[in-house]
Amino acid sequence: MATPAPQAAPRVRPVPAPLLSLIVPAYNEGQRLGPSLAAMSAFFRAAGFPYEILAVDDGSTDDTAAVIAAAAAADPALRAAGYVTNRGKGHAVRTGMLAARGEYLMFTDADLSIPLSIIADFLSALRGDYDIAIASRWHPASKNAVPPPPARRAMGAIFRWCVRRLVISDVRDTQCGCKAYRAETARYLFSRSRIDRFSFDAEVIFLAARAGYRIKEVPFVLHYSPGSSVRPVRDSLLMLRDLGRIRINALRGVYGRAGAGTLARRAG
Ligand SMILES: Nc1nc2c(ncn2[C@@H]2O[C@H](COP(=O)(O)OP(=O)(O)O)[C@@H](O)[C@H]2O)c(=O)[nH]1
Ligand SMILES: [Mg+2]
Repeated sequence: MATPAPQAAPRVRPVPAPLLSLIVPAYNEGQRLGPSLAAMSAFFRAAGFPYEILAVDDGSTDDTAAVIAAAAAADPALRAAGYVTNRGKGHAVRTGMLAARGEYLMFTDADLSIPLSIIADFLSALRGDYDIAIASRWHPASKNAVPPPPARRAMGAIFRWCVRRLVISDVRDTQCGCKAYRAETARYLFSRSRIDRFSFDAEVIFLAARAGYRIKEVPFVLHYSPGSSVRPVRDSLLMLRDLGRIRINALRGVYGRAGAGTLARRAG
């Protein structure tokens, strides 16, 4: 039998590793997500560095999956991720963080209420002295171009008070939906986090403080987007219950031993 001629290796154009992975958690975002993903792709193309967008469908029951598929067809750097049963924003962000391939990993809400221009500030913090950079509505230089309605602000203020009493007091804003991490920091934090719903943010900051990661709080101009997916009563109660869980998990040693870090965080 004749030996087959050696086949030429297929020519694959090398794909540069992403500098930044942007994770977008999405639950029933059929309305808001399409324009947001298009704006994200356009932003990165103009920025000119290698990126990836991971749109994580958190078990939506509307046409979110189809919207993501259409956006992925239009941008080869956009990938769909997700699962069929709703698990919560924390689970969606964790899924994206653990699948992302960038040097820096970030997430932002589907409504783009925080301008993408914050990415320049995030990258300079992460390339400098910081492991984590977070958008902070309570930074003295932050402004509200379009403020949230009063009831929503009250809910946020009460929850913030609870976080400061129960979890961590020296980060001004744990709940803002836009944060970035060095890749190894994100992997450390998200492989240890347990909370699936909105209090994951407080848990991840708590773990970061224990590990001694340095956190930069970045100011920005908020454009509140109507049509929030948060259910005020139900989600507030779940968030409070989960804050208690963070304390209990820590006492039970679920997060392992506290890092020997110095807690040398700097509020920016
Ligand atoms: N309400 C809710 N949002 C989720 C869930 N999973 C992921 N998300 C996403 O988390 C983000 C929440 O942002 P948004 O609805 O604008 O809330 P708000 O800006 O805090 O009022 C959006 O990107 C949602 O699609 C979930 O289970 N429930
Ligand atoms: Mg919003």
